[in-house]
Formats: sequence, C-alpha cells, structure tokens
Amino acid sequence: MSEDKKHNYSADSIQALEGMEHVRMRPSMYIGDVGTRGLHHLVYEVVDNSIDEALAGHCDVISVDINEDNSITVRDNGRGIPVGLHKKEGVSALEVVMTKIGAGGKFDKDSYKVSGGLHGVGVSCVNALSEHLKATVFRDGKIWEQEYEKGKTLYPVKSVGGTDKKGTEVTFTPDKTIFEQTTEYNYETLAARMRELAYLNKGITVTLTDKRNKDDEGNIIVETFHSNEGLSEFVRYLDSTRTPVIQHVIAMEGEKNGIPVEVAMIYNDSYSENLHSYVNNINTHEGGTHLSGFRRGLTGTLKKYADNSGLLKNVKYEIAGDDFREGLTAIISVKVAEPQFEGQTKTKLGNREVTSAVSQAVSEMLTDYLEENPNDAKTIVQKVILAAQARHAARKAREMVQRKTVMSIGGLPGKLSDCSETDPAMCEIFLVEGDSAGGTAKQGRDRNFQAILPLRGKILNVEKAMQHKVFENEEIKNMFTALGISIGTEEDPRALNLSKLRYHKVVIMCDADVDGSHIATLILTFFFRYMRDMVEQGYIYIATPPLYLVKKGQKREYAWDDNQRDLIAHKLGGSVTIQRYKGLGEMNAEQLWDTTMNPEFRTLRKVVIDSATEADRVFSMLMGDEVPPRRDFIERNAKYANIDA
Ligand code: 0RA
Repeated sequence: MSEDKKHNYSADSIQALEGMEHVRMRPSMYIGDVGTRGLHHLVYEVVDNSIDEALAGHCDVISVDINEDNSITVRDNGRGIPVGLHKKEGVSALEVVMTKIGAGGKFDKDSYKVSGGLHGVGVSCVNALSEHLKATVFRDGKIWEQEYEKGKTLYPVKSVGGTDKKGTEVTFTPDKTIFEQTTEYNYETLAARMRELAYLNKGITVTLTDKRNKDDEGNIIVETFHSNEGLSEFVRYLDSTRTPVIQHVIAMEGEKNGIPVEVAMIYNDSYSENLHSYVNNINTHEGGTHLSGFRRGLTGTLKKYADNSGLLKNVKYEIAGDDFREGLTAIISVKVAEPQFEGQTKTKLGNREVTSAVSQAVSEMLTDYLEENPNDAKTIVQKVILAAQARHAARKAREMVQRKTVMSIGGLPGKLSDCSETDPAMCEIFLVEGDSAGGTAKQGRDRNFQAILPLRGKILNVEKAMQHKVFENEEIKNMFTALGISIGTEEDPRALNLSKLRYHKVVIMCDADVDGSHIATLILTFFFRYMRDMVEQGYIYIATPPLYLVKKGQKREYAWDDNQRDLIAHKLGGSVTIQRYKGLGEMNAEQLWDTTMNPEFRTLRKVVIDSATEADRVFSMLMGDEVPPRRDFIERNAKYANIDA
C-alpha cells in the first residue's frame, strides 16, 4: 500500500470512528431512547435491511432469533452484503456497511430503499451500540465473516469456508453500558412488529424464535408470520373480535403519481374509528398527508354516493367528516422515496404530493365497491346517518364537559383532593379505584404534590359506548375537569387541548387482583380511545401495590411476587406471618405511602404503546363481546400480571 493510500485509509477510518463514537455518545439521537423501546429498535433496524432486500425482489425468508443470552440473530436469504473491496473506503463493502454511519445501501444507487427504521440510521448504528456483533455473509460459494466490539472492527473480513447458501446473518449483543435499564427482549413486542411487517409486505415469511424459554411440552417457541393478501388480511386480523357490517374488506393496491399506495378497510358495528397509517413500513402515529388523503377520498366518495342515492332525503342533520368513519377500521400504507417526517415524535408525514395520490386511490377503490355491492353501500350510508344523529347528541354532552372545564378555576370536581403545588410538571394525580381506597390514599399521600381522584367502581366501557354516553359519564367528566383537559373541535371531536394539563403524572392505582386489573384496563381503554395524546406523551402510569406483607415480630417487609415473598420469608427465617393483600383497602395509609406512593421506593410503570395496531386489537378484544379470545389472552398473560399495551 502506498503512503498516500495508507494515509487516506486512516483518515477515513478516523472519520468513521467519529461517527460511531457519536452514536455511542448520543444514542437517543439515533434510536429515540436507551430504554426498552430503543433496545427493540435495534432489532427493527437490522430487520429493515433484510426487508429492503426482499422488496428489491432478492429474498423471501427472514428469521429473527432471540438467543438464550438475549443476543439477537437476524438472517435472510438475499444476495448477501457485498464483501469485495469498496474502492473509496479501501476496505470491504461489508465493513463499510457495518462501520460507517449512513452508509447502508449507498453503493447501489438503483436500489429503491423504502423501509428503514424510524430514523433510518442503518445497521452501523446497531453495531456501535452492541458490545459484540458478528456479520456472516453467504455469497459466491463462500462464507465470509467479520466481528466488532462496540462498533470497532476486530479483524478484516475473512472467508471461513464454503457454502451453497446465500444471504446475510447478523448477531448482536446490545451493550449493557448503553442500555442500562434493561437488555432483556420482550417476545410479544418483537412478535407484534414481525407480524406487522409480514402484513405490510405480503409474500415475505418472517419467523421469530425465542430460545430463552420452552413451552409446556418442552419445545422452543417459534412463530411464523406470512401474509398472502397483505393489508386486507391485516384488517381482518385487527377486527377479528369485532362484527363486520359489510360483506368484504374493501381493498386496493397500486401506484398513483408514482407513489405506491395500498389501502384496506372494513366497517364494523362498533363506534370507534381505527385508522392506522404507514410510510415505508413505519407506523405514522401522528398521521399526515397520506391520512388526510384517505379521509378526503373517503368522505368525498361516500358523500357523493349518499347524495345520489336519495337515502339522505329525510335527514335533518348535516353530515360531518367524522360520521363517515364511525366503526371504520382501515390501514393506509404508502411508500415514499424521500419522506419528510414532522411532528412531536417525527411520525407525521409532510410530503404534500401524497394527499392527492391517496385520495384518488381511495375514491376509485370505493366507487367500484359501492357500485358492485349496493347492499353494503346502503348499510354504510345508514350507519353514517346514525352516526350523524349520535354526534348531535354527543355535541350537547361534550359542550357540558367543555363548560365545566372552562369553569374549572374553582370548579374542580368535589371528589378531587387536590395538591397545593401549582406547577404541573411537579404534580401527580392518582386515579384510585373506589372511595375507601381513595380515603386511604388521601391520608397517605404527600399533599404538596399528590392529588387523589377516587373513581367509583367500574368505569364505563368506552369500547362499547357511543360517544355521547362517554361524554355524559360522571367519572369521565370528572377526569377531564380534574386533569384540566378540554376537548373537541367540531372537525375532530377527540382532539385534546393539553395546554392546561394540571398534572404531568397520571397514576392509575388499582387493586392487585383480577377486578383491579379489569378496572385498570377500563381506564386504560378510555385513555387509549379518548386521550391517546396523554399516553403518547408519556403522562400515564400504573402504580404497583405489593401483593404480600411478610411479618416477623416487629419486622415488616413487602413482596411484589411469590418468589420475592419466599426469599424474604427465608431471609427472616423461622415462623413468619404472611398477609396477602386482597386490595388497596387492606393497607393503612402509611403502608400505601411506603410501598406504592412514595417516589423514593415505589415502582411506577409508564404506559407506552409499542404497536398501535396491536393495542387496538387487544383493547377491542378485552373489552368486546367475545369471551374465548379474551380468556385465551388472559391465560397466556396472567403470569406477568401486568399490562404492557
Ligand atoms: C447492497 C447491495 C447488495 C446487497 C445488499 C446491499 C444487501 C444488504 C443487506 C442487509 C441485510 N441483508 C442484506 N442483503 C443484501 C448486493 C448487490 C449485488 O449483489 O449485486
């Protein structure tokens, strides 16, 4: 190697190193956070590369293994990352992909990179945040290998044998010094994402294997996700516990103005609207131009059809955009070459040109369906009319809530025991099941910054109630008023105004038993359907009261599970008395403070939405009419005794 070349090589590699160092210094800039979410993001980032290879038509099977030590292996049967010399960098292309920030796919200009993680940062970022990573490439009859530690190359790419396979395999162990909170993967979280990817990219087979545990028969847990029909199957999956009111899923797939658009939708007999939108396989929680396009296409087409049908003749109410979406479950998926993401969580599509593409696609699809299925068309129009009537009733109820909220200075609910602090960032409110536990919490709290709002018994199941019933409900009105949240423009009745939010921690505190989790689930369902921004902005928490009090003489210790109870009993030795708390009511104020409310010792579980589609499905299943899937779910999840939605 000439002096010159050597010099260039080291200069470039220093630059590469700097990029990688930056990822380690500011990981949140690249993967969002270094908690559970960021940890799982690493997997999505690697899988996205394989999805791209599949979308380019070179691979159809992707496998993800959670290994025994919580390392992850992602495998595909694509062309294999090139291993030859990368002329500009002077090292193997594989090494460039793995160690240069932003290098992914750069050398294949024609490849149309459509997926890409939330931030599209590439596998090098995963490498930087892994204590160890091994890349294996099966290509040209040979097996190639390279390993890294914290993103630093351990040895040049080498051939370690022959093969007739092709593809890429990456195994990485997340760095514990970066992911301090946890490096343990959650199976359900990964499964939800793999399922979603399979639906969004039909024809690809994704398998997920959990090598850490065995099922009851001693087998390793493997799930295979594959969809032949894509989005229409996804919609059917999401609505599997709801009752459809039309014959078929309405679906289309095609290109409009050069933008690939895929839409599937169905109407069910519920009152909620479930729209999920994706750009390049990323769930756009905050919506954006593609969602506006969908709404516009839907409203325009249905309005036109309804006007022409004569069904609106005797309808006194004006029909609003919202009315067309009651009981609608829909998925919109677009692929955009250079997406602009906006919004608080960078999940709102900004590209203007997408609106008309989606709107046109939806109009065409829906017009055809209505023509071909006149009975369904009639059902939909009648449903829309009912929704309009209900909306008028809801508006009256909502205005009542609004008025109460506006008056809230001095007009707080009588049942609220407020705190004295006025800075919302310092304030917490506990939503407590039942008046008696509410009383204990009131005595136990630190009144400086903790407020208590007791909720009576079972709160309304919003999953099954019409909107006006929800806004008329006493407990729900109290929650809006106490939290200082106002709602609802005519255009979007569920839009929240959080500018006067009075507490930045809203803690759901329920008994640690079946009834308690039912109530917690009802409250969560309410927040998910009517105050989703509160959840997405991280204001909602769940308290974790202990299950046991272990006593010996004057010694008292608390346990949150059976294992801990046994350990404490063992530690205290001899004859201990064990009290199983059946509810918060069995604790006195001091105990409740010590275990559940005192910020120094309590554990609050922040409620996060891993997968909005999965949360939607689970809530409708848990709160819907069908019993068997609910029983199944509870049995499968009972051992965790918590809610991870
Ligand atoms: C660029 C070019 C080529 C393959 C890939 C990228 C590739 C990347 C990944 C990442 C995970 N799995 C992958 N599989 C393929 C190949 C170009 C060629 O062979 O001509």
